[in-house]
Amino acid sequence: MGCFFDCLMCPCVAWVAAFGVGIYFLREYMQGGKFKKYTNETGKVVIVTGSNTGIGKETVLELARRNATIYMACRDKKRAEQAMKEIVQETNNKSIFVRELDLASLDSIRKFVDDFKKEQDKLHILINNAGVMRCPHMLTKNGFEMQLGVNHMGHFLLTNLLLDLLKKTAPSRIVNVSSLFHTCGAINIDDLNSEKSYDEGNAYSQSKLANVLFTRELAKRLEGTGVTVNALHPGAVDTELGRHMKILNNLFGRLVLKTLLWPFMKTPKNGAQTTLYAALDPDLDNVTGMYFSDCALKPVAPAAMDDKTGKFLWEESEKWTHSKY
Ligand SMILES: *[C@@H]1O[C@H](CO)[C@@H](O)[C@H](O)[C@H]1NC(C)=O
Ligand SMILES: *[C@@H]1O[C@H](CO)[C@@H](O)[C@H](O)[C@H]1NC(C)=O
Ligand SMILES: *[C@@H]1O[C@H](CO)[C@@H](O)[C@H](O)[C@H]1NC(C)=O
Ligand SMILES: *[C@@H]1O[C@H](CO)[C@@H](O)[C@H](O)[C@H]1NC(C)=O
Ligand SMILES: CC(=O)N[C@H]1CO[C@H](CO)[C@@H](O)[C@@H]1O
Repeated sequence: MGCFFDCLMCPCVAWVAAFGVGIYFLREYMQGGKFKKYTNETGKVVIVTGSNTGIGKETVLELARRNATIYMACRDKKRAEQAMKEIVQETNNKSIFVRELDLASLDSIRKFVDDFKKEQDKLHILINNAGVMRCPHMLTKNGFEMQLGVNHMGHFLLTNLLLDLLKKTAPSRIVNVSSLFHTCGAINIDDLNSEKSYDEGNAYSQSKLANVLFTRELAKRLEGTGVTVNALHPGAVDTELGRHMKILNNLFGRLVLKTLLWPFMKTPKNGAQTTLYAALDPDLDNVTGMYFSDCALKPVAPAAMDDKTGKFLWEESEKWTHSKY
Protein backbone atom coordinates (compact mmCIF):
# COMPACT_ATOMS: atom_id res chain seq x y z
CA MET A 1 0.00 0.00 0.00
CA GLY A 2 2.83 2.37 1.03
CA CYS A 3 4.64 1.60 -2.18
CA PHE A 4 1.56 2.28 -4.23
CA PHE A 5 1.17 5.61 -2.49
CA ASP A 6 4.85 6.53 -3.05
CA CYS A 7 4.65 5.74 -6.70
CA LEU A 8 1.57 7.83 -7.03
CA MET A 9 3.15 10.78 -5.26
CA CYS A 10 6.57 10.77 -6.92
CA PRO A 11 5.59 11.94 -10.37
CA CYS A 12 3.26 14.39 -8.70
CA VAL A 13 6.07 15.99 -6.68
CA ALA A 14 8.33 16.08 -9.73
CA TRP A 15 5.59 17.65 -11.74
CA VAL A 16 4.99 20.36 -9.15
CA ALA A 17 8.73 21.05 -8.93
CA ALA A 18 9.05 21.31 -12.70
CA PHE A 19 6.06 23.61 -12.80
CA GLY A 20 7.62 25.84 -10.12
CA VAL A 21 10.91 26.05 -11.97
CA GLY A 22 9.02 26.80 -15.18
CA ILE A 23 7.10 29.63 -13.53
CA TYR A 24 10.35 30.99 -12.10
CA PHE A 25 12.03 31.15 -15.50
CA LEU A 26 8.91 32.55 -17.11
CA ARG A 27 8.94 35.40 -14.59
CA GLU A 28 12.69 35.94 -15.12
CA TYR A 29 12.12 36.05 -18.86
CA MET A 30 9.23 38.52 -18.52
CA GLN A 31 11.43 40.98 -16.59
CA GLY A 32 12.77 42.18 -19.93
CA GLY A 33 15.96 43.96 -20.97
CA LYS A 34 18.15 45.75 -18.46
CA PHE A 35 20.14 48.95 -18.86
CA LYS A 36 23.60 48.10 -17.62
CA LYS A 37 25.85 50.71 -19.22
CA TYR A 38 27.89 52.82 -16.88
CA THR A 39 27.24 56.55 -17.20
CA ASN A 40 28.27 59.47 -15.01
CA GLU A 41 25.49 62.03 -14.66
CA THR A 42 27.35 64.47 -12.42
CA GLY A 43 26.14 68.00 -13.08
CA LYS A 44 23.06 66.86 -15.04
CA VAL A 45 19.69 68.23 -13.96
CA VAL A 46 16.69 65.90 -14.30
CA ILE A 47 12.95 66.24 -13.64
CA VAL A 48 10.89 63.08 -13.06
CA THR A 49 7.11 63.49 -12.73
CA GLY A 50 5.10 61.15 -10.52
CA SER A 51 8.15 59.70 -8.82
CA ASN A 52 7.05 58.96 -5.26
CA THR A 53 6.41 55.29 -6.00
CA GLY A 54 6.80 52.49 -8.56
CA ILE A 55 8.76 53.01 -11.76
CA GLY A 56 9.27 56.72 -11.12
CA LYS A 57 10.86 56.11 -7.75
CA GLU A 58 13.16 53.40 -9.13
CA THR A 59 14.16 55.76 -11.94
CA VAL A 60 15.12 58.45 -9.43
CA LEU A 61 17.07 55.94 -7.35
CA GLU A 62 19.20 54.85 -10.31
CA LEU A 63 19.73 58.45 -11.46
CA ALA A 64 20.81 59.31 -7.92
CA ARG A 65 23.36 56.49 -7.98
CA ARG A 66 24.72 58.03 -11.15
CA ASN A 67 25.11 61.34 -9.34
CA ALA A 68 22.48 63.42 -11.15
CA THR A 69 20.66 66.38 -9.58
CA ILE A 70 17.02 65.33 -9.49
CA TYR A 71 13.69 67.11 -9.03
CA MET A 72 10.88 64.80 -8.02
CA ALA A 73 7.72 66.51 -9.28
CA CYS A 74 4.83 64.99 -7.38
CA ARG A 75 1.29 65.75 -6.31
CA ASP A 76 1.59 64.10 -2.93
CA LYS A 77 4.42 66.02 -1.33
CA LYS A 78 4.46 64.02 1.88
CA ARG A 79 4.87 60.64 0.21
CA ALA A 80 7.42 62.11 -2.18
CA GLU A 81 9.48 63.41 0.71
CA GLN A 82 9.41 59.99 2.33
CA ALA A 83 10.63 58.41 -0.93
CA MET A 84 13.28 61.11 -1.29
CA LYS A 85 14.62 60.44 2.18
CA GLU A 86 14.93 56.73 1.43
CA ILE A 87 16.80 57.46 -1.79
CA VAL A 88 19.16 59.94 -0.15
CA GLN A 89 19.87 57.40 2.55
CA GLU A 90 20.56 54.64 0.08
CA THR A 91 22.72 56.62 -2.38
CA ASN A 92 24.21 59.35 -0.22
CA ASN A 93 23.31 61.74 -3.04
CA LYS A 94 21.92 64.85 -1.44
CA SER A 95 20.94 66.67 -4.63
CA ILE A 96 17.41 65.33 -4.70
CA PHE A 97 14.53 67.73 -4.31
CA VAL A 98 10.79 67.35 -3.99
CA ARG A 99 8.57 69.93 -5.68
CA GLU A 100 4.81 69.98 -5.78
CA LEU A 101 3.23 69.42 -9.18
CA ASP A 102 -0.41 68.56 -9.83
CA LEU A 103 -0.75 67.69 -13.51
CA ALA A 104 -4.53 67.99 -13.17
CA SER A 105 -4.17 71.74 -12.69
CA LEU A 106 -2.77 74.12 -15.30
CA ASP A 107 -2.04 76.68 -12.55
CA SER A 108 -0.01 74.15 -10.60
CA ILE A 109 2.01 73.31 -13.72
CA ARG A 110 2.77 76.97 -14.44
CA LYS A 111 3.77 77.57 -10.85
CA PHE A 112 6.04 74.53 -10.83
CA VAL A 113 7.83 75.72 -13.97
CA ASP A 114 8.17 79.31 -12.73
CA ASP A 115 9.70 78.14 -9.46
CA PHE A 116 11.97 75.64 -11.17
CA LYS A 117 13.34 78.31 -13.48
CA LYS A 118 14.18 80.47 -10.50
CA GLU A 119 16.27 77.65 -9.04
CA GLN A 120 17.91 76.16 -12.12
CA ASP A 121 19.09 77.53 -15.43
CA LYS A 122 19.64 74.05 -16.89
CA LEU A 123 17.51 71.02 -17.67
CA HIS A 124 19.15 68.01 -19.29
CA ILE A 125 16.44 65.38 -18.99
CA LEU A 126 12.67 65.64 -18.56
CA ILE A 127 10.98 62.33 -17.74
CA ASN A 128 7.20 62.49 -18.16
CA ASN A 129 6.35 59.50 -16.03
CA ALA A 130 3.21 60.39 -14.04
CA GLY A 131 0.00 58.80 -15.17
CA VAL A 132 -3.46 57.72 -14.17
CA MET A 133 -4.93 54.48 -15.42
CA ARG A 134 -8.52 53.47 -15.95
CA CYS A 135 -9.99 55.76 -13.30
CA PRO A 136 -13.73 56.39 -13.01
CA HIS A 137 -15.05 59.44 -14.84
CA MET A 138 -13.50 62.47 -13.17
CA LEU A 139 -12.52 65.93 -14.31
CA THR A 140 -9.33 67.91 -13.77
CA LYS A 141 -9.47 71.37 -12.20
CA ASN A 142 -9.79 72.75 -15.73
CA GLY A 143 -12.61 70.40 -16.74
CA PHE A 144 -10.60 67.91 -18.78
CA GLU A 145 -11.41 64.21 -18.54
CA MET A 146 -8.85 62.99 -15.98
CA GLN A 147 -6.83 60.48 -18.05
CA LEU A 148 -6.49 62.70 -21.11
CA GLY A 149 -5.98 65.67 -18.80
CA VAL A 150 -3.11 64.23 -16.74
CA ASN A 151 -1.49 61.74 -19.11
CA HIS A 152 -1.59 64.07 -22.05
CA MET A 153 -2.68 67.71 -21.57
CA GLY A 154 -0.79 68.25 -18.32
CA HIS A 155 2.45 66.89 -19.72
CA PHE A 156 1.87 68.79 -22.94
CA LEU A 157 1.85 72.10 -21.07
CA LEU A 158 4.72 71.09 -18.78
CA THR A 159 6.89 70.07 -21.73
CA ASN A 160 6.07 73.19 -23.74
CA LEU A 161 6.86 75.50 -20.83
CA LEU A 162 10.23 73.79 -20.30
CA LEU A 163 11.28 73.69 -23.96
CA ASP A 164 13.29 76.93 -23.84
CA LEU A 165 15.39 75.58 -20.99
CA LEU A 166 15.84 72.20 -22.68
CA LYS A 167 16.98 73.94 -25.86
CA LYS A 168 19.40 76.12 -23.99
CA THR A 169 20.88 73.07 -22.28
CA ALA A 170 21.08 70.92 -25.47
CA PRO A 171 21.96 68.14 -26.00
CA SER A 172 18.98 67.26 -23.82
CA ARG A 173 16.24 64.68 -23.79
CA ILE A 174 12.51 64.34 -23.21
CA VAL A 175 11.35 60.84 -22.26
CA ASN A 176 7.69 59.99 -22.38
CA VAL A 177 6.45 56.96 -20.52
CA SER A 178 3.53 55.75 -22.64
CA SER A 179 2.16 52.25 -22.86
CA LEU A 180 1.64 49.33 -25.15
CA PHE A 181 -2.05 50.14 -24.71
CA HIS A 182 -1.61 52.96 -27.20
CA THR A 183 -2.05 50.21 -29.77
CA CYS A 184 -5.71 49.77 -28.74
CA GLY A 185 -6.33 53.50 -28.70
CA ALA A 186 -8.20 55.76 -31.06
CA ILE A 187 -8.41 59.54 -30.93
CA ASN A 188 -12.09 60.41 -30.67
CA ILE A 189 -12.09 63.56 -32.76
CA ASP A 190 -15.78 64.26 -32.14
CA ASP A 191 -15.65 63.75 -28.40
CA LEU A 192 -12.04 64.19 -27.27
CA ASN A 193 -13.12 65.04 -23.71
CA SER A 194 -15.47 62.02 -23.40
CA GLU A 195 -18.48 64.25 -22.75
CA LYS A 196 -20.95 62.17 -24.76
CA SER A 197 -19.81 58.84 -23.41
CA TYR A 198 -17.06 57.55 -21.16
CA ASP A 199 -15.29 54.24 -21.07
CA GLU A 200 -12.34 54.05 -18.69
CA GLY A 201 -10.36 51.66 -20.90
CA ASN A 202 -10.90 53.64 -24.10
CA ALA A 203 -10.07 56.93 -22.39
CA TYR A 204 -6.84 55.40 -21.09
CA SER A 205 -5.81 54.05 -24.48
CA GLN A 206 -6.70 57.37 -26.11
CA SER A 207 -4.47 59.26 -23.67
CA LYS A 208 -1.59 56.86 -24.30
CA LEU A 209 -2.00 57.05 -28.06
CA ALA A 210 -1.95 60.83 -27.66
CA ASN A 211 1.46 60.49 -25.96
CA VAL A 212 2.93 58.64 -28.91
CA LEU A 213 1.36 60.95 -31.51
CA PHE A 214 2.75 63.93 -29.65
CA THR A 215 6.19 62.49 -29.30
CA ARG A 216 6.39 62.23 -33.07
CA GLU A 217 4.89 65.68 -33.70
CA LEU A 218 7.21 67.29 -31.16
CA ALA A 219 10.27 65.50 -32.57
CA LYS A 220 9.51 67.11 -35.93
CA ARG A 221 9.22 70.53 -34.35
CA LEU A 222 12.48 70.08 -32.44
CA GLU A 223 14.58 68.99 -35.41
CA GLY A 224 18.02 70.59 -35.31
CA THR A 225 17.69 71.91 -31.74
CA GLY A 226 19.65 69.11 -30.06
CA VAL A 227 16.59 68.19 -27.98
CA THR A 228 15.36 64.64 -28.55
CA VAL A 229 11.98 63.23 -27.54
CA ASN A 230 11.09 59.54 -27.37
CA ALA A 231 8.23 57.47 -25.98
CA LEU A 232 8.35 54.05 -24.41
CA HIS A 233 6.39 51.17 -22.98
CA PRO A 234 7.71 50.16 -19.54
CA GLY A 235 6.12 46.71 -19.61
CA ALA A 236 3.39 45.31 -17.41
CA VAL A 237 4.50 46.45 -14.00
CA ASP A 238 2.93 45.62 -10.69
CA THR A 239 2.59 49.15 -9.32
CA GLU A 240 -0.17 51.26 -7.91
CA LEU A 241 -1.22 52.35 -11.36
CA GLY A 242 -3.77 49.57 -11.32
CA ARG A 243 -5.44 50.91 -8.21
CA HIS A 244 -8.48 51.99 -10.18
CA MET A 245 -8.87 48.61 -11.86
CA LYS A 246 -11.80 47.26 -9.89
CA ILE A 247 -11.03 43.73 -10.96
CA LEU A 248 -7.69 43.85 -9.11
CA ASN A 249 -9.10 45.37 -5.96
CA ASN A 250 -11.66 42.91 -4.67
CA LEU A 251 -10.65 39.77 -2.83
CA PHE A 252 -10.94 37.54 -5.87
CA GLY A 253 -8.80 39.89 -7.90
CA ARG A 254 -6.13 40.10 -5.26
CA LEU A 255 -5.88 36.42 -4.54
CA VAL A 256 -6.49 34.78 -7.86
CA LEU A 257 -5.76 37.21 -10.67
CA LYS A 258 -2.66 38.70 -9.11
CA THR A 259 -1.28 35.21 -8.51
CA LEU A 260 -2.03 34.16 -12.07
CA LEU A 261 -0.53 37.37 -13.46
CA TRP A 262 2.49 37.33 -11.16
CA PRO A 263 4.86 35.52 -13.58
CA PHE A 264 4.05 38.12 -16.24
CA MET A 265 4.53 41.22 -14.10
CA LYS A 266 7.77 43.17 -13.92
CA THR A 267 9.10 44.53 -10.67
CA PRO A 268 9.15 48.37 -10.61
CA LYS A 269 12.94 48.20 -10.77
CA ASN A 270 12.82 46.26 -14.03
CA GLY A 271 9.98 48.47 -15.24
CA ALA A 272 12.34 51.45 -14.95
CA GLN A 273 14.99 49.97 -17.24
CA THR A 274 13.61 51.22 -20.55
CA THR A 275 13.15 54.71 -19.08
CA LEU A 276 16.81 54.70 -17.98
CA TYR A 277 17.86 53.43 -21.38
CA ALA A 278 15.94 56.21 -23.17
CA ALA A 279 17.22 58.86 -20.76
CA LEU A 280 20.88 57.84 -20.54
CA ASP A 281 22.18 55.55 -23.29
CA PRO A 282 24.85 57.49 -25.23
CA ASP A 283 23.94 55.54 -28.39
CA LEU A 284 20.62 57.42 -28.46
CA ASP A 285 22.17 60.90 -28.61
CA ASN A 286 20.70 61.52 -32.05
CA VAL A 287 17.63 59.30 -31.88
CA THR A 288 14.30 61.16 -31.73
CA GLY A 289 10.60 60.59 -32.41
CA MET A 290 10.97 56.88 -31.65
CA TYR A 291 9.26 54.29 -29.44
CA PHE A 292 11.04 51.79 -27.21
CA SER A 293 10.14 48.71 -25.23
CA ASP A 294 12.44 46.30 -23.34
CA CYS A 295 15.43 48.58 -23.96
CA ALA A 296 15.08 48.35 -27.75
CA LEU A 297 13.47 50.18 -30.64
CA LYS A 298 9.95 48.95 -31.42
CA PRO A 299 7.46 49.89 -34.13
CA VAL A 300 4.45 51.99 -33.09
CA ALA A 301 0.84 51.24 -33.94
CA PRO A 302 -0.38 52.50 -37.33
CA ALA A 303 -2.75 54.92 -35.53
CA ALA A 304 0.30 56.56 -33.95
CA MET A 305 1.77 57.24 -37.42
CA ASP A 306 -1.22 59.32 -38.46
CA ASP A 307 0.32 62.78 -38.85
CA LYS A 308 -3.03 64.43 -39.55
CA THR A 309 -4.46 63.32 -36.20
CA GLY A 310 -1.18 64.33 -34.57
CA LYS A 311 -1.58 67.83 -35.91
CA PHE A 312 -5.24 68.02 -34.89
CA LEU A 313 -4.36 66.94 -31.37
CA TRP A 314 -1.52 69.43 -31.16
CA GLU A 315 -3.79 72.32 -32.12
CA GLU A 316 -6.51 71.20 -29.69
CA SER A 317 -3.96 70.86 -26.91
CA GLU A 318 -2.66 74.38 -27.52
CA LYS A 319 -6.20 75.69 -27.24
CA TRP A 320 -7.04 73.68 -24.12
CA THR A 321 -3.87 74.63 -22.27
CA HIS A 322 -3.65 78.20 -23.58
CA SER A 323 -0.08 77.64 -24.68
CA LYS A 324 1.57 78.22 -28.01
CA TYR A 325 4.73 76.57 -29.18
C1 LIG B 1 32.00 62.08 -12.94
O1 LIG B 1 32.10 63.31 -13.58
C2 LIG B 1 32.54 64.35 -12.71
C3 LIG B 1 32.50 65.68 -13.45
O2 LIG B 1 32.44 65.52 -14.80
C4 LIG B 1 33.91 64.03 -12.18
O3 LIG B 1 34.34 65.07 -11.30
C5 LIG B 1 33.86 62.72 -11.42
O4 LIG B 1 35.12 62.35 -10.97
C6 LIG B 1 33.29 61.63 -12.32
N1 LIG B 1 33.10 60.46 -11.51
C7 LIG B 1 33.67 59.29 -11.78
C8 LIG B 1 33.38 58.17 -10.85
O5 LIG B 1 34.36 59.13 -12.76
C1 LIG C 1 29.18 63.57 -7.58
O1 LIG C 1 29.06 64.98 -7.68
C2 LIG C 1 29.87 65.72 -6.81
C3 LIG C 1 29.61 67.19 -7.01
O2 LIG C 1 28.33 67.46 -7.43
C4 LIG C 1 31.32 65.37 -7.07
O3 LIG C 1 32.13 66.06 -6.16
C5 LIG C 1 31.56 63.89 -6.95
O4 LIG C 1 32.87 63.55 -7.33
C6 LIG C 1 30.61 63.10 -7.82
N1 LIG C 1 30.71 61.69 -7.56
C7 LIG C 1 30.87 60.78 -8.48
C8 LIG C 1 30.87 59.34 -8.04
O5 LIG C 1 30.94 61.04 -9.66
C1 LIG D 1 4.88 63.22 -24.30
O1 LIG D 1 5.37 64.35 -24.93
C2 LIG D 1 4.43 65.20 -25.54
C3 LIG D 1 5.15 66.30 -26.19
O2 LIG D 1 5.36 67.40 -25.44
C4 LIG D 1 3.39 65.60 -24.53
O3 LIG D 1 2.46 66.45 -25.09
C5 LIG D 1 2.76 64.35 -24.00
O4 LIG D 1 1.74 64.63 -23.10
C6 LIG D 1 3.82 63.53 -23.32
N1 LIG D 1 3.31 62.35 -22.70
C7 LIG D 1 3.62 62.00 -21.46
C8 LIG D 1 3.06 60.80 -20.86
O5 LIG D 1 4.33 62.65 -20.81
C1 LIG E 1 25.27 62.50 -33.07
O1 LIG E 1 25.44 63.52 -34.02
C2 LIG E 1 26.62 64.28 -33.82
C3 LIG E 1 26.61 65.46 -34.80
O2 LIG E 1 26.14 65.07 -36.03
C4 LIG E 1 27.83 63.39 -33.98
O3 LIG E 1 29.01 64.13 -33.76
C5 LIG E 1 27.74 62.24 -32.96
O4 LIG E 1 28.79 61.35 -33.13
C6 LIG E 1 26.42 61.51 -33.08
N1 LIG E 1 26.31 60.57 -31.97
C7 LIG E 1 25.97 59.30 -32.12
C8 LIG E 1 25.93 58.46 -30.89
O5 LIG E 1 25.67 58.81 -33.20
C1 LIG F 1 25.98 65.73 -5.10
C2 LIG F 1 25.93 64.42 -4.38
O1 LIG F 1 25.51 64.37 -3.25
N1 LIG F 1 26.35 63.37 -5.05
C3 LIG F 1 26.35 62.03 -4.50
C4 LIG F 1 25.36 61.18 -5.30
O2 LIG F 1 25.58 59.77 -5.19
C5 LIG F 1 26.92 59.38 -5.44
C6 LIG F 1 26.99 57.88 -5.50
O3 LIG F 1 26.21 57.26 -4.54
C7 LIG F 1 27.82 59.99 -4.42
O4 LIG F 1 29.16 59.56 -4.61
C8 LIG F 1 27.77 61.49 -4.62
O5 LIG F 1 28.59 62.18 -3.72
